[in-house]
Amino acid sequence: MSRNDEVAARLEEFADLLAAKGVEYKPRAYRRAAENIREHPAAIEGLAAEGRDAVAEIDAVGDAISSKIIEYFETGEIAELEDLREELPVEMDALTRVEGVGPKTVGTLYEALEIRTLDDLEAAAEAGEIQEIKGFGAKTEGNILDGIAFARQASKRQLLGEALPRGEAVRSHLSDVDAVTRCELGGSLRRFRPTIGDIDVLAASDDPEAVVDAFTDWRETATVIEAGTSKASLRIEGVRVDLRVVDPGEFGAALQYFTGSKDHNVALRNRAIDRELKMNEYGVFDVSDVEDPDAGQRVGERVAGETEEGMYDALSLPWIPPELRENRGEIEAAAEDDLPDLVTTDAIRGDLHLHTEWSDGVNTIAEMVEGAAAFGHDYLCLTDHATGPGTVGGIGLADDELREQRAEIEDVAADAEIDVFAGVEANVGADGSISVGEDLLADLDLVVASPHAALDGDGTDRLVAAAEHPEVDIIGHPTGRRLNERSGLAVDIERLAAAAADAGTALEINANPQRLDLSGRRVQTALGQGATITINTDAHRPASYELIRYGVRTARRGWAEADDVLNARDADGIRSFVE
Ligand code: DGT
Ligand code: CA
Ligand code: CA
Ligand code: ZN
Repeated sequence: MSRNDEVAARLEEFADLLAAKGVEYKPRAYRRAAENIREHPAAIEGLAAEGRDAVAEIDAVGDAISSKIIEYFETGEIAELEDLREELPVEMDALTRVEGVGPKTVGTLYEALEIRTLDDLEAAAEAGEIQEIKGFGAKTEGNILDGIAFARQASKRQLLGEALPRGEAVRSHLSDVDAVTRCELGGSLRRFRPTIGDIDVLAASDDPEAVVDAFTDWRETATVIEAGTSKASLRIEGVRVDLRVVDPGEFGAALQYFTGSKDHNVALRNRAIDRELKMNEYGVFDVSDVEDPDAGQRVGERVAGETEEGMYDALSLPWIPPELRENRGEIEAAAEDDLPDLVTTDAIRGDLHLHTEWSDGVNTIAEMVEGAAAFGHDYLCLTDHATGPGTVGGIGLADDELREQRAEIEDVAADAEIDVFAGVEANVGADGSISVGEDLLADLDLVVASPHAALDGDGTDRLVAAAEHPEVDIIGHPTGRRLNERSGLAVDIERLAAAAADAGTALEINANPQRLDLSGRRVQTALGQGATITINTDAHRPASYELIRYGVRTARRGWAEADDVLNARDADGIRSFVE
């Protein structure tokens, strides 16, 4: 979070608390100031260092607000905000997520019943206490009660694996509408973040109202949150979907803007300003001859806006793939024409981590092999769970069972159309030990070692020890995180990646949408240390082979090229890597 966002968040909190106290007008002024500070291209801390007048240059920021900002940078807090927080110790964000509950209602509910949290709110509504408050009735109380479950769900970000199919369904529905000339997903979904706050959809049309109608009529199960003439929002199965309809001539500008990330856009806008250009959701405009570039949105001479490529080109940049748009060096790399040639799903030739009914998978070895061939893979490696220290839930094969399985794998391999490797997924113990005997490890084609238990605290030493084990080829789902459930091991990824690179061990991106472990950011760091990565599905049934696309997107977020990815090599390439 930039410091502009941080200051804006404080001012928004201030606005909410003032509104909760029944103060009029002032909350709106604080919100407008917050919005402009978020959007402001210059860093707020720099302006604050220059003094009150410099801060007050920002639109809608007057003397009173700029004094508070300077106070914040000088003392680390805003005294008036601290007082308000003490007077109203409520979980504002959680409570206002309930439909129909705004800051003002939160204030009233606290005053009357000391409601601070969603749990308090639920208890009061169930006890019938809310309908007793003046201005509330049984109907409002019922609506609040209905809204609480949604509010709890909405606080969770959706997994990419759930949000992407939904987004694609909306997109395909709208693409069939006559009035729509183009439709794309934007936001974090287009950047393939592992979790998604809401789904952003962008359509180009000369008849925006027809598009809004087609959107709000889409599904009976969808609730319309708001609908205007050119934008609308739905909630469907707990997920918010935002549609914006734009003029076809401005589609590229809108797509660029609403794809984000915000940090990427702010950096681009600064680059535009350096070139006497103005960049926004309507286009890029040459403002070198314009007296006041802030006089409106469409000022000066428009130089781009119809296509996204044109938007980047106007800033002398090649088009930047959405997965890279996180302001992690992509603009500098683009400026030097040094963007990575990102790996694609087509480049992946096999899967090196999957399970059968021998451990906790659903299908036989033969079925998993057939499935991989049907999916288009050239090879696969069977890696059922080993038992031993670090096993979870009693699943896993002892060494003698793994030897028995080996015989069946060889039988299947003899008749298979694709190359079949015999491997194992061993547990990495809390001390870094590997839960399979040395003789057997040496006999197997490939060894995946993964942490499955004791997933808190720092895991660096343990994973480095596993990576340096001479028989280990891949560290599976290195942190053990489960999105929305547990954060997994803390890992000094630079140290692990350097050790893995030295030892010739690959680090996995586990493509399961509940994991996406390593994350894109960590992959970027690992590649910086010269590590090799591998993208595997951890499939427990053939249908899961297609989850590979989520792993590939994550690799792309980590700047990976095909050369960085072990299983973009052919079967001989795998053989020489594991030797
Ligand atoms: P999410 O939904 O939390 O997973 O993340 P995003 O990135 O999809 O964010 P969202 O839905 O709030 O907005 C979509 C895009 O619109 C965002 O990536 C960039 C752009 N955008 C939204 N609000 C702002 C803003 O206040 N300033 C700027 N510069 N861009 C914004
Ligand atoms: Ca979004
Ligand atoms: Ca949105
Ligand atoms: Zn596994």
